[in-house]
Amino acid sequence: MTSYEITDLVKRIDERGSLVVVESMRDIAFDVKRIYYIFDCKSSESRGFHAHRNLRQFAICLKGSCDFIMDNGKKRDEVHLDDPSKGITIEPWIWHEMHNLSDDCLLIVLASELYDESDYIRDYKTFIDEVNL
Ligand code: T46
Repeated sequence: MTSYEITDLVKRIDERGSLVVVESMRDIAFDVKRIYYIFDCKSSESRGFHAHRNLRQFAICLKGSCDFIMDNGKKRDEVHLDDPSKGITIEPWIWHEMHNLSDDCLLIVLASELYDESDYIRDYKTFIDEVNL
């Protein structure tokens, strides 16, 4: 049982450099309503520590690197992201944490819904109780 999926995005490389495309309903399985990005990171400061009830997300580490913990309540995986042509899908009901964000880390996240704090489960015991219902 896996708790995450890594997508290899196609790199269009030519003498000018590289270009990567992410298209809704083609490269990712949802329409994008919101984009946010995380930068100016401190490697000592971890982020995340929550799951979502409905939100679907796709995260790409455009620069630098970071480690994602992906936990579906039964299995906890660690995923290292350091390639702007790879994205990780964060489905609902996956507890996720981001650790070891490099100083130059630039993490962009494409999200299926507008921001809604009530969609977050920020307490791990509540997550475990609800995910196992
Ligand atoms: C996630 C991981 C991968 C907003 O006001 N609007 C937004 O769209 C977002 C994403 C955040 N915020 C506010 C809420 C907090 O006051 O920005 C502040 C920092 O957010 P948070 O502590 O939730 O950041 P992370 O890095 O722990 O989590 C974020 C996303 O919130 C979350 O959905 O899955 O990145």
